Amino acid sequence: MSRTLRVGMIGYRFMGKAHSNAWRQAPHFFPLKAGVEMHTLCGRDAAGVEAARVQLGWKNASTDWKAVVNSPEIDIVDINTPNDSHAEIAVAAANAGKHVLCEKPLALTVAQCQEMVDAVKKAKVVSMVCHNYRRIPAIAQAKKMIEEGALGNIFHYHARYAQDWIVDPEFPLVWRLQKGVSGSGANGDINAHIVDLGRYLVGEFKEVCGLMNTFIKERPLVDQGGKGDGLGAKAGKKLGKVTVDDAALFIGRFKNGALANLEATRFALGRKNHIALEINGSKGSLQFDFEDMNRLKFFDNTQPADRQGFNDILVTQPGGVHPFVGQWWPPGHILGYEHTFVHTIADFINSVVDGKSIQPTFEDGMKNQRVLEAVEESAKTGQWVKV
Ligand code: SOE
Repeated sequence: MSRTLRVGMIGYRFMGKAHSNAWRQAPHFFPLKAGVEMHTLCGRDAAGVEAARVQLGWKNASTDWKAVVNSPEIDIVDINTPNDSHAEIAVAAANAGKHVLCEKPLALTVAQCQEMVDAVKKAKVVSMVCHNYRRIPAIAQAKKMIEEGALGNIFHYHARYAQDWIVDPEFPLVWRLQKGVSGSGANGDINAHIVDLGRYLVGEFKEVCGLMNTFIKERPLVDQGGKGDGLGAKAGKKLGKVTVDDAALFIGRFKNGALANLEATRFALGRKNHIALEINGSKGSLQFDFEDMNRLKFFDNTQPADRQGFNDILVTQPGGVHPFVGQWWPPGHILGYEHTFVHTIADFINSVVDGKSIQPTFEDGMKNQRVLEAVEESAKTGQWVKV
């Protein structure tokens, strides 16, 4: 392996932790075309980023993202900051000739996404938006089966992404609940994922009719002295207005004629990080549940009538039978959430060496944002909106 790619990662909380694990593990489990050096971890709080550097295994720590992005010792910039800084950092990184991996949603608006797409194209650098769920082995297997025609023509894409972490009205107004920082609530944070899976598995969206709601209108502001991130913090005494959606739902049409029915909510008590998909076609159906993420259910209508039913495929067969799993363990030794980031970063590393962006690229991130903005506009106007 001739080359070593030196990584600068901006942001070190939840996604920073998941990505650090992936940068560390990918070289040990996947045949990479280059080595990886976890060169610099960057964050705003000096003590916090130094503690994270030690914990997450980075060589250097910095509080100056511009210095990291412009450093001649960095080849790749990995952006895991709150959504409002994605565009500025990514454009600067591309302009500095760095390859860029950026967490979803790509940016706050389609306009910002366009700036990012233009910057990486102009700089001729590789880009990827980290929609990690595409690289769940069962989802990649579903993609393969759909492409092989196992479902025939697709009629329905039904998806739900349900969480319950902010049902408590005392939960503070963290950045994921502030429009200026997050851009939206459930729509950009988790609807983004099932929209991306719809684009990956079914096709491009044509038009949508959306509905949004903010169930709790005011929350305690984050206690200024308190530490915290987008998923948790100490509540202060004063109240602030919630400026984002708690739930976003929409029906829609794909350009290929399939119908869409998606629901993203943070108010489904009991659902901690529940992604459920069902895709119905002319020859069969697929069903997936992230709470049982190593299984894919397949109804094959071409089977003789006396033995039809939802086959329960355990997606753990190595030897090139099922995607990604062969790099890990023998059959039946199941994988988890963290492996989806290792798969994503392994593919990203090889795409950087090949010099060719692979999906989901920044272009995909922009197309995703177009759907999200159409849902938001439709929810405001009550009208159907073309994507
Ligand atoms: C919070 O909803 C969150 O952390 C999302 O931001 C991630 O993208 C998702 O994978 C888990 O939940």
